[in-house]
Amino acid sequence: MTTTATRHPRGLGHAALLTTLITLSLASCAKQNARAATTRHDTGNQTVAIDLVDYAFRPQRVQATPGVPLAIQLRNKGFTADTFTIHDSNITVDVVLRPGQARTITVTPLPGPVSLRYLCRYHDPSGMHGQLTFGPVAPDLRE
Ligand SMILES: [Cu+2]
Repeated sequence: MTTTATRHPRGLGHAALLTTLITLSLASCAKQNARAATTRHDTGNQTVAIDLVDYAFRPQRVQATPGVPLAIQLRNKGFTADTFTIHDSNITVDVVLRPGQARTITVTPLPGPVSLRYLCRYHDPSGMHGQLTFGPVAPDLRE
């Protein structure tokens, strides 16, 4: 019998562990809504789905593998028209989606880490924007 076991009865230890598990699962739920990694395919491509929902992108942060074509499945699930827009020195995307519309676009960035800002031209000032990172997530994006 160790001193630790004597000081902390078995029942108390379980309660503490259960609390930790619940906290962890709640945290991962919140993270999934805000962030998504891409799904890799045998074809060498990767995909991610981004929903446009009433002045917000879901998810707001996407992490992708550098140098691999990325198919982005856009779906407007809100009640207002939105755009999915990227203005970068290497990549320009501008898609308008009315409510209920869906469209898949493919982005092929240069090899190596790059971060692209995606936004809705109509609602960017209201906070409708996000970040697409090819490569490791920057330290400021980690929770
Ligand atoms: Cu919008």
